[in-house]
Amino acid sequence: MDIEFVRSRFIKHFDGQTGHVYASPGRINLIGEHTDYNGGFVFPGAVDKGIMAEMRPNGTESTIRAYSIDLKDRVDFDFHDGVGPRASWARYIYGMALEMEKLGVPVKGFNIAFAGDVPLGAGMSSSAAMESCFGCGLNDLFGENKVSKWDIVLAGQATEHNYCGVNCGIMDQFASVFGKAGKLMRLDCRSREFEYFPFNPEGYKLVLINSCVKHELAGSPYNDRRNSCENVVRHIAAKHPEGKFETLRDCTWEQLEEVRAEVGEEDYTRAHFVLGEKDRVLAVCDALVAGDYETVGKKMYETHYGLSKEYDVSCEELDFLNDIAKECGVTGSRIMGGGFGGCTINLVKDELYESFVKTACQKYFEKFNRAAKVYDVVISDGSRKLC
Ligand code: GAF
Repeated sequence: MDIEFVRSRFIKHFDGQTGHVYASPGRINLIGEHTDYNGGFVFPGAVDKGIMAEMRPNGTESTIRAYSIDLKDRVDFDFHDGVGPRASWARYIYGMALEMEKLGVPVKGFNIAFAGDVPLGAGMSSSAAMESCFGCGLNDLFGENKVSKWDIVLAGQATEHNYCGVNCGIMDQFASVFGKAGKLMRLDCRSREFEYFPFNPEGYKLVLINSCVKHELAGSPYNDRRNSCENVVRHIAAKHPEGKFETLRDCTWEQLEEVRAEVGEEDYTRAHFVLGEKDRVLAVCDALVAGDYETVGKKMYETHYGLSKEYDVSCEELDFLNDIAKECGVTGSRIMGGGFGGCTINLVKDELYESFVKTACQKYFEKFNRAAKVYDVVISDGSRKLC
């Protein structure tokens, strides 16, 4: 995807004039799933695939003329009409316009055309890439770039919550906005402190295998998982009125055991995964610093097991890909992102890379009669203005 491609469509679909072009990436996450909305740690990085948008004020008060280049779909709407567009892709634009306005940006009508090469439904967060790209553009076009990066992250999350029906955490928008080439980021989702970690494991590659089972979070059991976690926290808080319990991050293993019977096995098991996942992220950070990739990989397999058997967000196809990785001697492999489809992320020794990818694709096709897709991970920069 390049600027000229987006620009040519922007010119064609609007009044022949050019605007400014912005880009934002999708993300990977090495470890730390479903921990963000539980106040825990995540370990994402931005990738070299994302969304590119050309935008220009159109002189109207509040009319947005939007064109999705990939879907060849045009939607015009008034972002102050209290309803917004029906097309799900256009709701990200609608939501960001309103959320940026809430942050004090005097948003007016604008034209926008955008395209993406981050695969949809692959768990690589194409939606966060859209939100942060549109947020970056609105901040620049109307807000003199006064809105902070963190506020753009939060506006993206609010867009998901308020206009798209997904009660997500902040990992995806954070990774898309703050990403840096060659660096993963360990984010503490409770304090919002984060650190960049150079990631260039000598002798290993990170590769994603897309099951091509479309992962879809809106209206999905994703929100149920979050509700389970919040329910456990409420029960623990009620038992310990002296403490401050906002998320599972504030809860101990002992406290979880205390409420096991009252919250029921399903919520208990889900919370059990989250507590373990928090510890695994920290263990992976230590292992990375020590150059101990065997431990990193072991923790990735543990996460897959937990996401599949405890958090219950896997599917037959992802479990199959994980099993194949194990059989091929891959160092670490797991579901990446929210689950319910999408990709596995695999840490593979250089010398095993070719044979693993070949075997995984072959066996996957034999079993499911569906082709898997392979993406090499290149850790890249976050949201930016291109011209
Ligand atoms: C999705 C959500 F959008 C994130 O906030 C995060 O919870 C992730 O699933 C699971 O780690 O990508």
